[in-house]
Amino acid sequence: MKGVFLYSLIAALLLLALPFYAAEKLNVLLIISDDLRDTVGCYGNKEIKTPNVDRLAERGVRFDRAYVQYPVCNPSRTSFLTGLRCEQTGVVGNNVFFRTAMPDVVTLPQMLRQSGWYTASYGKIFHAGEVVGQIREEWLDRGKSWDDAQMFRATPEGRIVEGRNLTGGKLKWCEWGATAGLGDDQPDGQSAVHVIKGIEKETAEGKPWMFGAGFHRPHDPFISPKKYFELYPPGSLKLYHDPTNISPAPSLAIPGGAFAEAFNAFTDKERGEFLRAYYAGVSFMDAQVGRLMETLDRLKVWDKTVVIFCGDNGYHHNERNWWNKSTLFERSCRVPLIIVAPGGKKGVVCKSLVEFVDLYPTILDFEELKAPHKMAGQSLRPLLNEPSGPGRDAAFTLVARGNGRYGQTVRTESWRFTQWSDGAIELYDEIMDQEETHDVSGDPANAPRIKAMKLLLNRIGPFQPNHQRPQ
Ligand SMILES: [Ca+2]
Repeated sequence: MKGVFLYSLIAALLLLALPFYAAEKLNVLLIISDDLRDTVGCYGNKEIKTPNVDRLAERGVRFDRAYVQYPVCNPSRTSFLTGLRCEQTGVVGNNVFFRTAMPDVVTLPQMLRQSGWYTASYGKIFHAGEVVGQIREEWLDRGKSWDDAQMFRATPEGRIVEGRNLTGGKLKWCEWGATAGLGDDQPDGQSAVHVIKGIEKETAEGKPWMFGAGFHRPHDPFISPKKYFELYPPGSLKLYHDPTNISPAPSLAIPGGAFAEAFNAFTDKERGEFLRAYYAGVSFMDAQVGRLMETLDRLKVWDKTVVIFCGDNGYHHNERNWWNKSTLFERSCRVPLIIVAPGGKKGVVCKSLVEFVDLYPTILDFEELKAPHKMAGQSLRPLLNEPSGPGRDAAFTLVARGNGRYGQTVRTESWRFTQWSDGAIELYDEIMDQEETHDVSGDPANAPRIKAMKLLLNRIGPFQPNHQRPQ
């Protein structure tokens, strides 16, 4: 009899403890906007209209100096979703599925899924194809990282009613299109709808969840509903032009080729249209973020949810006559990052250096989960509690140029140093020259600084193009 009583007591205590245990598991909403640079109102851009992302920043911490580990989609996402640097993953192009390089790596969503979360990805979280053209189903990693994962295509109602290719068809991707129909006729609207339905269902069932909302915009082709183009009258946006005395870039610094040829043929008319279409995409994406925020409001789950909003690489808007990513300049490596976490500071800016490999350990920290492998980054939780605290002393980015050629860059509080595999180097003073127009690596006075920056790069070690990740 006594035994039965004790049994019941233990069972009752366990039941009592369960809700508390469950309450400790925070939901995760990861919102990625593809190719987003700092064209966001809260980042100081006065022309862009991003009321929702600006509101999101008021709820949490906006990181002003967050750096991706690779300035292109697939390598960048593979890096921060595995918590490993690209020098470790060996994934440095858009043509390698990360499971080919690392069959058994445990991704961030997979870690949560294995620990009892429901996980789903809608739109582009892992790089699994483009908004037009092929969707590589197996690259979505459904069944491993996610319980469900889908990408979407535009409906027939969402057809392009106005637009053109800005290169006369030379670069297929370089086109803009204003569409008929509503946002939900476009893939990003459909992604938002699926994330909202998923959040509603899992919240009602009381299961912790992680949803990935992977918005394609402002990535090319620059296609958005017409109403977002109408926010920016043609010719109304200011264009950036490099100063005439800009230092020439080393030969590997800008990819060049057909892209550079097409951009060199741009007049201000094409530049203005490009910028307008990119801005329309940012505002369209922002509207989807607003819908997700409204869902968290309505379900009252902000205090149980960590929200991460970020890009995956930066973008040049005519800096060095380049209209793309894939460089090691600040424009390509620095990316918006906003984190809203229960208990974290609100409406605060963190100016400390952080890296995207810090995201995975941050979530592990919040969820009190043990890392499945050694994380390259460190938790940002201390900075969310105290945004004026110290960040990293250096942030690193890699880019490969094919045929074994590559560059590595390191950003400190005040400097950027870049080293290319052909021996070329660059040094920029980030206090005096934020647009990196004057390479001061040739100044003899900077020799000790270059030596110190090389030592920092040694921390990462050289990239091995035919690298096999040790298991
Ligand atoms: Ca991208």
